[in-house]
Amino acid sequence: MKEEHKVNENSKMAQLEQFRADDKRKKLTTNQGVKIAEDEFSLKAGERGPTLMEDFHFREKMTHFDHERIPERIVHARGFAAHGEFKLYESMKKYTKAKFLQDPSVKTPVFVRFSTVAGSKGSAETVRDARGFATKFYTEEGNYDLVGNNMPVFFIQDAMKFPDFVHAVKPEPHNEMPQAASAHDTFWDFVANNQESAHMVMWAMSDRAIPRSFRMMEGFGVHTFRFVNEEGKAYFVKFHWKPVLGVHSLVWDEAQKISGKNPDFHRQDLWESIESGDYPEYELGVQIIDEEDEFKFDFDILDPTKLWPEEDVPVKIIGKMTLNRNVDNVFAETEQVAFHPGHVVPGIDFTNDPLLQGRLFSYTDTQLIRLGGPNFHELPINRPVCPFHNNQRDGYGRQTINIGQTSYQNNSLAQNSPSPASVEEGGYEHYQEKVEGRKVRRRSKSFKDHFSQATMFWNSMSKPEKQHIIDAFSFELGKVNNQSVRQQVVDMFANVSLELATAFAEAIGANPPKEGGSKIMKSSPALSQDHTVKRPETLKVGVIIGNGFNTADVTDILKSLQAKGVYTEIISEQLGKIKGSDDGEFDVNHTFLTGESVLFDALYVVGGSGVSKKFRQYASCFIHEAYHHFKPIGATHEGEKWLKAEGIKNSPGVVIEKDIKGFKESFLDAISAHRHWDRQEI
Ligand code: HDE
Repeated sequence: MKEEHKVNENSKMAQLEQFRADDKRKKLTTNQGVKIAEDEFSLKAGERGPTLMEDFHFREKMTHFDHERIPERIVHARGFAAHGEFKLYESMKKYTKAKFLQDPSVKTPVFVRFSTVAGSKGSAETVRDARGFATKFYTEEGNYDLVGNNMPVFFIQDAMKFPDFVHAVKPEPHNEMPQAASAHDTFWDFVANNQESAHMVMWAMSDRAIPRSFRMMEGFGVHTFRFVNEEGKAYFVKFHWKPVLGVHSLVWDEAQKISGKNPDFHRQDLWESIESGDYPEYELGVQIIDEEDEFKFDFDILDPTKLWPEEDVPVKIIGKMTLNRNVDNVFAETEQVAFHPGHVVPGIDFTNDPLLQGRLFSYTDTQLIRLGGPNFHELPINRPVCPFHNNQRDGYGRQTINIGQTSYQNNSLAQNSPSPASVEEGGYEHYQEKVEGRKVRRRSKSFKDHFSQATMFWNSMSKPEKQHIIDAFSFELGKVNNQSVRQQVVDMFANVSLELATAFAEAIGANPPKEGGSKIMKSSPALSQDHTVKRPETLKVGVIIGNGFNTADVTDILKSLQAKGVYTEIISEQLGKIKGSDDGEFDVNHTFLTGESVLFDALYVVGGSGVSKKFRQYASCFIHEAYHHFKPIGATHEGEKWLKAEGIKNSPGVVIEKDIKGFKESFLDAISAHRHWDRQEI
């Protein structure tokens, strides 16, 4: 008989509640519970005398402090997380017996951590990098971790090369520079000498590497996994997360400036959207290939540098995840959470992707050093919401008090418990794939084509997206000192596209490629962000406004934007209130010093009859920057004259309309479009 452990969306919160501690209005104590009478001065022999060894409170306070840090993650150190729930749209019974994918009425609690890859724990968030997108589903059959990225492929094909790849992309060892950046010699030297990286490098140089928000990026399981159903039939499966708000990016100049102005840009965005009830949502999609069709593709479906074009293998949307609660404590939850692609439940299984196989080793290994021993599964954030029983014992920090005499199998003293479960009882059985072969250190010939899908990615890009890729290569290789490395990269990417390689060769003073070019004509429209969902909700409009504004008009415009879910924030010369006609007033959210054009998705320029010359100059900087970042700019009243003076009034995405109703509609359309790429240089 299968034991049932009912789980609902509140199960994890109920469990965590037992561990939460609220110190408010409590008396200060030591860790032993002894009340403390004095917490500012150490115990001394005389006011100016030596500190005494017997000061147990000082010793405890200082020792704990001395040990507060744990090693940061070797990769994905910089991350931010939130709680939420997952709800299925339709039963996946046909493909998998995974319990949390059977019943659309069940909500499964989840914990999701987003991250950059290369930077250290304190690095900026809007750097050019892949983003981690790791989800822990707390299911009634145990934890299932979908440990993915926001790009569907990876730099290498075999886990053996992961330490090499990471050494190459991390800051260079002799001077520890640059931080959180791939724009340096060793990364590009690795790329040119490990050409399996070509496809992923195209993604890394694209707009996907500079997401606007964690809420506006896709997630991919990357590897091919297996679904196994109740009858034991298996299917190949790839996992996708699709953000309801669409996939949107920053522009590179903007991303770099944000790194300075607000290094916490992405976590703040996630935190604030959850606090204000605009919960991030992602639909879960699966691509499924029948086992019989394993060899029907012009690439190897086990190769993690290949994606399955959505036009060839459609993504079936099967459910939705909503992130609806911020963490209470970043260390306890976000830092201590331990993901592992090997955390699977019955009905989900692995394939022989050599990258995946290596990951199955690495993740436990890394937690042992990072979390200090084998009991990290007992940390509140990592505990499954179903019971767990086995004969593992002891180790640093063990919390469970296992009662009884036996901790071995087989035993008679405890009737052989805890006893293995049969498959019918929910016991995990590995898919019985038939394998045979010689022990060899080799790579399959079917993994040899490194360029076709890189070209397909290039072919799928819109004109502005292609230009961004050329600019990214030009920037990154422009930072590479070694001329030979620069040339090697040009020659390598000539295999992807001559147009691309020639364009960035020029920018970096390398020789244009003499040979190369690709015969691949295929494109996959789903890869272009040009075709993504475009919606105005949660986009942030900076309102540049000062004393003497028209209260009725501006209130009307702001209200209509807010009604569509747009955030409006007032930027002015100083904090406090600004005054408009008819005793109207607004609270100022940012000054020109604390707010920056790069921190907003759009600008609404109002001005005011009573503003200073300096105000006007600040406004001009904001307008110019927003214009060059292709952002929507709306203007009314004094603002209208200012835009005219800047010479941009007839540009795409610049909205100036006398009629307020017309303005509201056109400005909302311009905001919904996100960026207006077809602007002239001014
Ligand atoms: Fe990871 N990866 N990885 N990775 N990875 C880690 O585990 C590793 C790979 C990913 O928010 C580490 O707990 C190897 C692909 C995410 O906590 C480590 C290989 C994908 C996170 C590790 C890969 C990922 C990690 C570091 C090649 C996308 C952050 C700390 C074989 C599918 C999870 C840790 C979080 C973290 C190893 C490649 C995603 C060292 C050996 C491909 C999202 O175990």
